[in-house]
Amino acid sequence: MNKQILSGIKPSGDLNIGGYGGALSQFVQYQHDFECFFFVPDLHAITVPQDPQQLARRTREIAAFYIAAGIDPTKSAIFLQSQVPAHTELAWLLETQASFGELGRMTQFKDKSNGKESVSSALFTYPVLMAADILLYQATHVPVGEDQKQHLELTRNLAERFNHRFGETFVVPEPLIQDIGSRIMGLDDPTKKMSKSNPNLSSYVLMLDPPDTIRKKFARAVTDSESSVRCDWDTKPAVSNLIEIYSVFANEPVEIIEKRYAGEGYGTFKKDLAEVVVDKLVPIQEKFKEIVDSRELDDILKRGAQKASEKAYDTLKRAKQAMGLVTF
Ligand code: AQP
Repeated sequence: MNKQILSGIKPSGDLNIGGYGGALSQFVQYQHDFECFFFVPDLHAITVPQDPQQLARRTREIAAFYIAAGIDPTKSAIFLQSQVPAHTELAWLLETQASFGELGRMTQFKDKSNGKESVSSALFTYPVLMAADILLYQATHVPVGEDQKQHLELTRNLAERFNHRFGETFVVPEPLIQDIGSRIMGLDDPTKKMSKSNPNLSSYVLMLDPPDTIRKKFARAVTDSESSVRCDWDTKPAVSNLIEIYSVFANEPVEIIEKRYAGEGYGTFKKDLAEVVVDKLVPIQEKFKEIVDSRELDDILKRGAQKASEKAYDTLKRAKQAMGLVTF
């Protein structure tokens, strides 16, 4: 297989259906067409303060969700970023090639540091670590949500700059932008992305929410004033968001859903939506519970780190040699 993908979900909060729709459900599809490296970017999570016990728990949980959702660990490498030290080593090499000015232009840094008295320097340099994550595996494609486009552009610039200065070393990755699920918005506010770190618990449905909680959260989700079930992000963002969630979870095109609910009110649609989500999540939750504290998960992660390390160290060595660092 000559197409590679690298992607992951940060253990910075409990996983919700935004991360499932925008990332995890897509990962499951990609494994058939690409050689895949799915990692848990724990080093990215610690760019903002984390409770150590919660971080450890969430890291295992994200890995368990990968498997519970259907990623086959015998086909794709599943591993923890901090288990493969080549990530931080390559990040340092790339930091020597990134300029302070270009990192300062990253809008996510501006957003995340906005209004804070103090932020870590790692939050500032984290796009370079992300570039290292991608370039280590010579990824040809990277799935990106809207908010990660700028970081992927930086990755491409760094790869091109490095190749130009030191000779062909890195594959320049292409973005893989999906149409459906690339923007799942909050249930309380369709102008804001459904986010793990949102303190408002009713803004998201968690992957581990029990069925009744899921039903309640969808019943309370905001809608728009005009009452037809129709997708129009400009004038009906709240309902469009719910239709998008339905589409991801039922694996059905938006048009089919719109036809099915033509003439129906929001109440029926929201009830059905909750059932579609419950039907998808219950089996994932069951598998998750079997695996999350198991030795099997430890073994999968160890094997994944081994497989990832082989590829990562090969690239790292080439990058070091290209820069004139002595290797043996
Ligand atoms: N609501 C979403 N809609 C579509 N895609 C989403 N993703 C996350 N939330 C949504 C996509 O999932 C991938 C992994 O994201 P991440 O967890 O590593 O980082 P994030 O995008 O920063 O997620 P959060 O939930 O917003 O975390 P916090 O609050 O900690 O920053 C990415 O491809 C992302 O686009």
